[in-house]
Parts: sequence; structure tokens; C-alpha cells
Amino acid sequence: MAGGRRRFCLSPACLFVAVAAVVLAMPELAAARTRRYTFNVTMATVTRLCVTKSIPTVNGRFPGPKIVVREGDRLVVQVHNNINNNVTFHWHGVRQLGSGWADGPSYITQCPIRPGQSYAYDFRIVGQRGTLWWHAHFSWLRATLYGPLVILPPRGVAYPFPKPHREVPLMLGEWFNADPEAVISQALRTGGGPNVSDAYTFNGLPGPTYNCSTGGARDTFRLRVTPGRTYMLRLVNAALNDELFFAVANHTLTVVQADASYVKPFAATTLVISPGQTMDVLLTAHAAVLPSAPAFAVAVAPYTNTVGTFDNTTAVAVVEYAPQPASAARGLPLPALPLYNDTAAVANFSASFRSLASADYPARVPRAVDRRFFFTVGLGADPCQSPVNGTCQGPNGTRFRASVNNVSFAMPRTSLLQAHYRRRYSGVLTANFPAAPLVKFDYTGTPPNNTFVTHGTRVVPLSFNTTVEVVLQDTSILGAESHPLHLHGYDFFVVGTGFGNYDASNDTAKYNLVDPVQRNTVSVPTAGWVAIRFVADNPGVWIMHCHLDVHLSWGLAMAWLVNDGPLPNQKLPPPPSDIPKC
Ligand SMILES: *[C@@H]1O[C@H](CO)[C@@H](O)[C@H](O)[C@H]1NC(C)=O
Ligand SMILES: *[C@@H]1O[C@H](CO)[C@@H](O)[C@H](O)[C@H]1NC(C)=O
Ligand SMILES: *[C@@H]1O[C@H](CO)[C@@H](O)[C@H](O)[C@H]1NC(C)=O
Ligand SMILES: *[C@@H]1O[C@H](CO)[C@@H](O)[C@H](O)[C@H]1NC(C)=O
Ligand SMILES: *[C@@H]1O[C@H](CO)[C@@H](O)[C@H](O)[C@H]1NC(C)=O
Ligand SMILES: *[C@@H]1O[C@H](CO)[C@@H](O)[C@H](O)[C@H]1NC(C)=O
Ligand SMILES: *[C@@H]1O[C@H](CO)[C@@H](O)[C@H](O)[C@H]1NC(C)=O
Ligand SMILES: *[C@@H]1O[C@H](CO)[C@@H](O)[C@H](O)[C@H]1NC(C)=O
Ligand SMILES: *[C@@H]1O[C@H](CO)[C@@H](O)[C@H](O)[C@H]1NC(C)=O
Ligand SMILES: *[C@@H]1O[C@H](CO)[C@@H](O)[C@H](O)[C@H]1NC(C)=O
Ligand SMILES: *[C@@H]1O[C@H](CO)[C@@H](O)[C@H](O)[C@H]1NC(C)=O
Ligand SMILES: *[C@@H]1O[C@H](CO)[C@@H](O)[C@H](O)[C@H]1NC(C)=O
Ligand SMILES: [Cu+2]
Repeated sequence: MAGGRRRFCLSPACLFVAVAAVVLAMPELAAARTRRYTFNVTMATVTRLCVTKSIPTVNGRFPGPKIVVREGDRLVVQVHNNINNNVTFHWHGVRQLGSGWADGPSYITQCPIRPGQSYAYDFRIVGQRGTLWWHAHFSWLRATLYGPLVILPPRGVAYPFPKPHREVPLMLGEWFNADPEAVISQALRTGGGPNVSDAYTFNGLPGPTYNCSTGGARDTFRLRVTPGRTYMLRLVNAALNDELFFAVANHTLTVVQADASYVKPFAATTLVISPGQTMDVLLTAHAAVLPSAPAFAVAVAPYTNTVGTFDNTTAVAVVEYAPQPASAARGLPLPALPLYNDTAAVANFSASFRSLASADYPARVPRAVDRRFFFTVGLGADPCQSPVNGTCQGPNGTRFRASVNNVSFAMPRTSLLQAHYRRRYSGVLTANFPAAPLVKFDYTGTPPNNTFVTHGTRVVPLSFNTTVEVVLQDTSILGAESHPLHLHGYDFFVVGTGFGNYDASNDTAKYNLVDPVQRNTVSVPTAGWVAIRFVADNPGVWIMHCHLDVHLSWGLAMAWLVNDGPLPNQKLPPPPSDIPKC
């Protein structure tokens, strides 16, 4: 919106009228500011686990810079690409109302920013507050190109919980000793599963459980606390391919926010956080600690049911009540985390989330649905075709793929949004993504013999303001697994979930239409289903995909094409003049 106005308003009179219109329409935005950041994407040398290498960074920092805005602000991020890779940036969870050109997924809303090129992402933050994050959205570059995006309430507006003493972004990540681009490119060449990461990280630091770590500040994240004070951890799972359990030894956490929406506060000793998700949690330091135990371990470990290999390590950070020597990080007792495949623990935790749904923050859950969709999500295969050394390394000599309704998303060579804006769809996309699987089977039972997928860049066209319900159903093809599905451009309500196959006649009646959690990323349970609802009030092309990058690379994605509404402010504005070309 801001971007569109800026581009059309060249005269001071026009600017005055446009700004006055916004201020009159939304008085609470009168104090809104423009926050400007510059992202210079450069290679930088870092050392982790005794491996020194050059990695893509923003401004030489890993993880990248923290962006801080207030709800209602306009954010302008000027990106200069000074690495030898294409890059784009996604503002994960930002609704991008009227600013679809700033969403960032490569070949969906823009062509990549090529080496030497620049692009300014220009958008407003409307109706969202809490923790979101930004990350690269080209191939696997987000492995090192990510950082927090903190949205404070408008000035003078309090949190609906006691103000914490300090707020600390805590980004969970995944470190590869190899070049992640080489890892995914090798996997796509051989058809097999990619090599797994070497460590999990807290704000880029693996901590004392790994080789070459001293426990000192250079390799271990430490949070210094004062007895009795409350800290808000702004947690983000930025890992490439792993859902994570998270716990702090001897401390209970209170979850207050998820994906930049308030939730009814609830206590938990172990959290589960999927790639793409964010969670604000309160940690209250004990009023007193024994001199013999002045520090506590924070631990993360994977949750997975993959039939392939995975990074089965545990990373540790430290909460310390008094300064500790580096060596003290090593012997700390770890919090008890569930076993890596404890799906029941995950379901238990997921069931705790409810929208705050207070007078200030009502849950506007759609009661009536205009269009219903049933999407299977899961793995599949391609025939080997071009064998590497006589065979492919996927299941039974095939190549791994993944799909939604058995359509494996084929990445286009030009931006879908550009094609839509010009109404030139031919050769780029087809508007015939199936509303339900064409072949029905026992989705969570014995898989069909033929597990080959189809390919296409197929989208679902939606009229403006359509109320949509989607049931996302996991399949057991090549192993039932949990898939964190992320929808761009929208928050959705999670109205129902269960194990086994979704049963419309029984399950719909059990939906929560009162206070369901609102999120931008939800995990489809292992061998189960989840139902979401959203109103298509944001014109543009919005990708919905698994946030495990390996599954995205294999095609676990589809896109919604939301058409313009009748009113001027319900139309996709023209593209910014600096939008990259393919
Ligand atoms: C980006 O960083 C590179 C390397 O440090 C530097 O040469 C270049 O001038 C910077 N560009 C901008 C626009 O800041
Ligand atoms: C993946 O792992 C295999 C076995 O350890 C190794 O030979 C290969 O070089 C690795 N690939 C990459 C891209 O690091
Ligand atoms: C850690 O170092 C030990 C001893 O040098 C070695 O045997 C082990 O393989 C290393 N582990 C990892 C994960 O690199
Ligand atoms: C931490 O919790 C463990 C397990 O409940 C308990 O054995 C231990 O005494 C506690 N430690 C401290 C310092 O409170
Ligand atoms: C993962 O590690 C845990 C202990 O850290 C172990 O109990 C479990 O068997 C391991 N799982 C696999 C699949 O290696
Ligand atoms: C989890 O894995 C363990 C072995 O690592 C196995 O004994 C157990 O049956 C598995 N549990 C489930 C629910 O799959
Ligand atoms: C294919 O085999 C050759 C010779 O054994 C080997 O050098 C090469 O790395 C193999 N390629 C792949 C992708 O495995
Ligand atoms: C593996 O593929 C071969 C050839 O396509 C087929 O005959 C065989 O049944 C497959 N085996 C399994 C376990 O899928
Ligand atoms: C699938 O394969 C199994 C075992 O190979 C066979 O018994 C069954 O008839 C096949 N089903 C179909 C529908 O082809
Ligand atoms: C969207 O549709 C609802 C009815 O389903 C209507 O009440 C509302 O005014 C519409 N909103 C817009 C912006 O068209
Ligand atoms: C609904 O649930 C009941 C009780 O679990 C079951 O008997 C019935 O078959 C289910 N309905 C359908 C259509 O599956
Ligand atoms: C980078 O993007 C351009 C424009 O879409 C494309 O032509 C080129 O192939 C891309 N390069 C890589 C390595 O993907
Ligand atoms: Cu997935």
C-alpha cells in the first residue's frame, strides 16, 4: 500500500491527500513511521565446529540483523546482492496487504535479485504484532540468511501480559559444515535424501555438546538472568529441515504468542517448534538459586518420523544467574526432552494453543465457508530417467519427490505474480490445481503401489473475499511424516486436527470456531490431518509450502491466485519500478 502510494504520488499535493486519507481512515496510524534498513548481501568468513568457511550473510553478520518496527509502520529494506548467487528475501508471516510484490519467494512474487542487482522491499505492517522473521527465499540460501523481525505494539499500547524485564530474540538454526547449496544440488542430482546438518544452533552458536566447542561466548549462547525477573524469549525456528523440541532445565515456560498473534497464556516444560514458526515465551528466573547450581541448560533436539537419516544431535545454550567460566557449560544436566519420534508429545503441545480472543483481540473465525479443499501432502517419487552411475539413490532406485494432491510443484522460470499482473498465463501456470486428490486411497494406511507424482505449476484461482477451508492430510507414502505447511500472505485459523484419515461427517462437528489459534505455519501431524480457514482478502499470488526445505525442493508446494476485488484498494498495485526481471 505504502509502496503503491509512493509510486503514484509524485506531487506534494497528491502526497498530502494520500497521507491524509490514511490518517483519517486509521487514526491509530498517525504516529506510524518509516523504518529503513540496508541489506548488503556479502560473503563472510565464519568458524563453527572447527570448520572455517565463507558463507552468504547480510551485512557480514550471522545470523543477520534484527529488524524492529511498530505495528502500523512502513518498512523499507534496500537489498544489494553482492554474492555470486541469485537471492530474494521473504518477510515471513507479514501479511503484505496490498504489497504482494514485496513478499519475496523467488519465481512466485518476483524474479531473483541477480548478482550485482538491487531491490527495495517496501511494505506496511498492519494488524500484526509479536515476533516474525526474515529469510532468503531462493534455493537453500536461508541456511545462513535469516534474522528476527520484531513488531512492537503501537506506542502507548501494552502487552496483554506483564511487561517482561528484557526481550531476547532466540533463533534456532541448523549448521552445515558443507555448503548447503552443494548439499541440495547433490541430492537433486542423485535423487536421494540430502546430507543432514552437523549441529543445531542458538543465534548461530552450537554450544558445548559439539566437537571444538569450549562453552565460551564464541560458540555458546548465554542468557544472563537476574533472580525473580521475567524474560521474554522471542523464539524462531529457522532450521532448514527439522522440527525441534525445546526446553530449559528446571524452568517452566509460559507461551503468550505464536506467529505474531496473541494466545491464551499456557505453561509448558517442553515446547515443539516447527521451521517457520515463532513463539514468544516468558521465562521467570527463580527467586533464588543454590550457589552450587548457578546455571541451567537450554536444549533443542529434533522431532521427526523420517525413514531417512536426520541430524540426531542435541544443542545446548545456557541460562546463567551469575557469570560462569566457559567450562561450566559442559557438565550441566540437560532438561528431559521427548524421544525424537514422540508424536503424542507433539500432539499434546499443539492442542494447548488457543487464540487470546479477548475484546481487544477478537478471533474473527470464519463461520461460513465458500470453498472447501482437501489436499494430501507427502512424499512420492519420480522414475530415475537420468541415472547417476547406473542408478538413482531415492527409494528403490527412483528419485525422491514430494507433492500436494500428487502434483509436484514445478518452479516456473518467471514470476507468477508478474504473469498474473499481465494476464499472460500461457506457458507459465495453469489455473487447474485439483481441489481434492484425483486418486483416492487409504491415505494413512497401506500406500498405493504406484507412488509416482505428476508435475505442474498449477494454482487455485480465488475470487476476492472468498472464505476458504483447507483440510491438509498427511500420507504414508514413503513414510508418514509431519509437514510444517506455511501460507504466504495470510494468517489462518487452525479449526481442527486429528490422526488417521479426515472424516468430513464426524470431524467437522468437532471444529473449534470460538478461539482457534491463528498462525502462518502449522504442522500437518504425522499420519494425521489439520483443517485451516482464511479469507482471501489480499489480491496476489501466494505460495503455500512445506517449510522443510528438502520437501520444498522436492515440490511440496502449491499457490493460490487471489483475484482483485471491485474497489480500488482491493486491487494488486502495479509492480515497483525496480522489481528484478527474469
Ligand atoms: C557491500 O559490501 C561490500 C563488501 O564489504 C562493499 O564492497 C560494498 O561497497 C557494499 N555495498 C553497499 C551498497 O553497501
Ligand atoms: C554427503 O555425504 C557423503 C558421505 O559422507 C559425502 O561423500 C559427500 O561429499 C557429502 N556431500 C556434500 C555435498 O557435502
Ligand atoms: C568429534 O571428534 C572425535 C575425536 O576427534 C571424532 O571421533 C568424532 O567423529 C567427531 N564428531 C563429529 C560429529 O565430528
Ligand atoms: C532440576 O530438576 C531435576 C529433575 O527434576 C532435579 O533432580 C534437580 O534437583 C533440579 N535442580 C535444581 C538446581 O533445581
Ligand atoms: C537419537 O539419539 C537418541 C539419544 O540422543 C537415541 O536414543 C536415539 O536412538 C537416536 N535415534 C536414532 C534414530 O538414531
Ligand atoms: C520411536 O523410536 C524407538 C526407537 O528409537 C522405537 O522403539 C519406538 O517404537 C518408536 N516410537 C514410535 C511411536 O514410533
Ligand atoms: C560416479 O562414479 C564415478 C566413478 O566411480 C565417481 O567419480 C563419481 O563421483 C560418481 N558420481 C556420483 C554423482 O556419485
Ligand atoms: C522396485 O522397483 C521394481 C522395478 O520398478 C519393482 O518391480 C519392485 O516391485 C519395486 N519394489 C518395491 C519394494 O517397491
Ligand atoms: C500392489 O502390490 C502388491 C504386492 O506387490 C500386490 O499384491 C497388489 O495386488 C498390488 N496392488 C495393485 C492395485 O496393483
Ligand atoms: C466479504 O464478504 C463478506 C460476506 O461474506 C462481507 O460481509 C464483507 O463485506 C466482504 N468484504 C469485502 C471487503 O468485500
Ligand atoms: C463417525 O464416528 C462413529 C463413532 O466413532 C462411527 O461409528 C461412524 O462410522 C463414523 N462415521 C463415519 C461416516 O465414518
Ligand atoms: C538466476 O536468476 C536468473 C533470472 O531468473 C536466471 O536466469 C538464472 O538461471 C538464475 N541462476 C541460478 C543459478 O539459478
Ligand atoms: Cu514436508
